[in-house]
Amino acid sequence: MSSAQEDMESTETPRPADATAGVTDATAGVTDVPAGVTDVPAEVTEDPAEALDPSSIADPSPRTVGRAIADRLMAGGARYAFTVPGESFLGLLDGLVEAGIEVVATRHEGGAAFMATAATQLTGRPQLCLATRAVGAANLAIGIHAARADSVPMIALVGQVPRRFRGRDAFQEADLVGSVGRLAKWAVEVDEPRRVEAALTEALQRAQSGRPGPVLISLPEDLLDLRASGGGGGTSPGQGESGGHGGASIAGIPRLPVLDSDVIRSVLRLMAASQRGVILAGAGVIRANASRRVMRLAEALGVPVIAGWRRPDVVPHGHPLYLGMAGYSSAPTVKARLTEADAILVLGSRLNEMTSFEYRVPKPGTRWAHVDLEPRQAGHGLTAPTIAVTADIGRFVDEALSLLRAGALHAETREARFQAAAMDRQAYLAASTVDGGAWEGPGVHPGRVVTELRRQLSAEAIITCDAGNFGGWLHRGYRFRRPGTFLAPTAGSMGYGLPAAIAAALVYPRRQVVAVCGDGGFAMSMNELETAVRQGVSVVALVFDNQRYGTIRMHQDREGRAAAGTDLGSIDFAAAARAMGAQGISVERDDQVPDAIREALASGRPTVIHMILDRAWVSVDQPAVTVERVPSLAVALTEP
Ligand SMILES: Cc1ncc(C[n+]2csc(CCOP(=O)(O)OP(=O)(O)O)c2C)c(N)n1
Ligand SMILES: [Mg+2]
Repeated sequence: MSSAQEDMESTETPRPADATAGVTDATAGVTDVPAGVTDVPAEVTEDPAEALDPSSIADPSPRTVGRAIADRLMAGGARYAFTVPGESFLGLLDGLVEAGIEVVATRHEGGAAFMATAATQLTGRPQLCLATRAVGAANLAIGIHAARADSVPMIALVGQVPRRFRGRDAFQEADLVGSVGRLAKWAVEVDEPRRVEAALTEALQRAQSGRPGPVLISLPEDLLDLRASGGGGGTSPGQGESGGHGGASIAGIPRLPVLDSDVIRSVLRLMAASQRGVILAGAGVIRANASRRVMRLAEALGVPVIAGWRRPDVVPHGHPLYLGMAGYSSAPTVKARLTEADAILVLGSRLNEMTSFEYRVPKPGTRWAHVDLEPRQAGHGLTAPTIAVTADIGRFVDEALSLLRAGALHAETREARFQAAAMDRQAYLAASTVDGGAWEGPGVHPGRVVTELRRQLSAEAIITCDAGNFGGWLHRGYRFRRPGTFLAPTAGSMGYGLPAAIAAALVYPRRQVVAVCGDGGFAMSMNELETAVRQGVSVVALVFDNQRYGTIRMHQDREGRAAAGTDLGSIDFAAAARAMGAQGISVERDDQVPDAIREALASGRPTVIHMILDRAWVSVDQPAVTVERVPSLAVALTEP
């Protein structure tokens, strides 16, 4: 049994109100605000940069294009720009610095894109990553994809070859809009100073309208030092533009329709009439800062809540109506409860492959309502919801709560539902204990590490998670207490954990920040430890080391296939951390875990805790029963 305490707190996320939310909850529990995002946009000051473009000589604007871009992005809420620089956008770097945006050098553009994505999620405003030409853009791609899957309006700015060299097989030339840009929600190449202002405005709007998503802006090198023009122009439809909206004009960006009370009433009736109704809540709830209100709605209806995959922080786990997270590595009770539901209210969740258990939820015949900025439509073999409501979750829940106040649910019905939910809750808690078993083998028990994290981390601590089976114990066994305290890409992108943690520590310097990683994923971006050291942020990285791409080996073993490409060698991660100026701690036994975590959290320095994990630990669904110690696990660990 877990010895960690169940927390019953239910305060709202301490984060700035989302621009699209319109409504914010009371701020009980607010203890800090993101660094650098509370101030008003910096005033635009004069820039004496020389005008080089004869076409813009007549323009009285004293700013360069690079500076004008920076000012526009700053006004849109950008405070951080993560980059591996290139000679193709020096003018933009100048502009960013002058505008007061913090430029953070990273060790790989993938890290920069993950940092920008995480910083955007935590600030609620589009943050930036910058890269050079085809080589840098290609490295950004993984983060743009992750941001798209997570509906994050991050902005990728890519330096392009000078306009006079376009189409001539120039150095590192590629069609950036038509290649990497297609991973974004929208992409544009700006080809004239007079189009800059309108292109930036459109990019910010497209990123944040409807279902949010990343945008890519390609900027020819020679443009950036030119004198900025006063505005006008706009992007030429169909020219240098890609994405779901094709050549749509900016006027074509959809606006949210007015909420119809009759439709909301029909959603409430659907849930009120159900016997085994359930609410499935996703990232849209966190984005709308509506977690507490969603729990109020759940209480008013007497309907329990399940979180979307990798969104376990959407509501506080101590709440008696919380029944766990859906998807890969969820407790078995979660799928069972969703499958037997006779009505589902999906709030701000995309119902992706993982959350929907490969599209088995909602089950055919189950009546369900989808409230989302872009609710599901029929197609690709999927059916439309019984009721679709295009809305920000905060607005919907406010309306729903006021309608419910007018005609409260029969008290007896609610009581019966609470009793049923209490039984469901007991089943969920029993099925989500991860620290049991009689493991006495070598290395750590991953579930016990999670229990220790629960003991030591504060309610506001931010946890980031890389991709791999090690994460299963965390997903199932950790108990989140505050919304917005978990960052994990639904794209399952390896290499995300550490960069996202660095961004979180920059945005919230006073919070505990812990990255949970496997040896495979951590090694993909551990070079960013030096970034953490240079930036002076205190992040703790827990590395579960089974010296293999364990998740993929599990699939190979299950399917009786060759064990090809899944075994890895040893890395002394603690020594690697020290080599980059961070602290490194090696852990080989459970009894070393509490002190290691304590020391790491207290140090105020970036720290890697390298944890040896026996390969007998395959997944949270396949706990280790036998000791299968492989000789190579006895890595030579240097003492700190
Ligand atoms: C960038 C990327 N490449 C490949 C994959 C496929 N993949 C998913 S999990 C995994 C193994 C992860 O290994 P590790 O981080 O050591 O965690 P473990 O599975 O061993 O717990 C791989 C290769 C991925 N998700 N992301
Ligand atoms: Mg591994």
